[in-house]
Amino acid sequence: MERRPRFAPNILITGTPGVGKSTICKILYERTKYTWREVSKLAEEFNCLDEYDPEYHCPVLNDDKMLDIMESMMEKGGNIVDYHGSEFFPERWFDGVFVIRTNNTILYDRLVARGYSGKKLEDNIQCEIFEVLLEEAQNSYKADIVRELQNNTQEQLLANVETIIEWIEKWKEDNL
Ligand code: DAT
Repeated sequence: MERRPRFAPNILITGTPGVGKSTICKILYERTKYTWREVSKLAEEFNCLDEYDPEYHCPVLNDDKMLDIMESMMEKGGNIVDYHGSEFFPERWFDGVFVIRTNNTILYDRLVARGYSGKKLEDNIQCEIFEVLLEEAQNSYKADIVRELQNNTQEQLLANVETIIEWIEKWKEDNL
């Protein structure tokens, strides 16, 4: 089946919890009016959470069900998808993948402020130190669509938003 072209790009904003994905997505949403898809919220809304993981104190995502539900949402483009993972999405969904990064001492403070502690806190810090989400994105998408953005300070936050907006403009020039 031939795919129809998108009228706007689909973007994935990924990274370890606490790196600033939702902060960036919220500003992008306000600037672009693209649809902000928070996968964790969609999973709750559409009942895609399965059994509870006792180690991490969080429910487990039913990947297949979530993908089925998202498929039609992604078709036309103009989506900003926000999730701490990238490999379970079909590669064809995304035109640009942005991996948000944060220095681990800054991330530690952000996660403590969010109420994380113990194993959950340590595991997320390790995840950032070992670049797990960056590697996952690099292994799942073509190198030329994956971009890493450092997000430690307010200045970087604003610069990152501008970078993504400029990327969108360039995509439109090249594809529309
Ligand atoms: P995520 O959606 O990746 O879990 P978030 O957007 O909720 O992260 O951000 C976590 C916290 O960090 C939140 O209190 C906002 C703050 N934050 C995000 N980006 C920042 C930045 N560039 N500079 C300072 N604080 C930032």
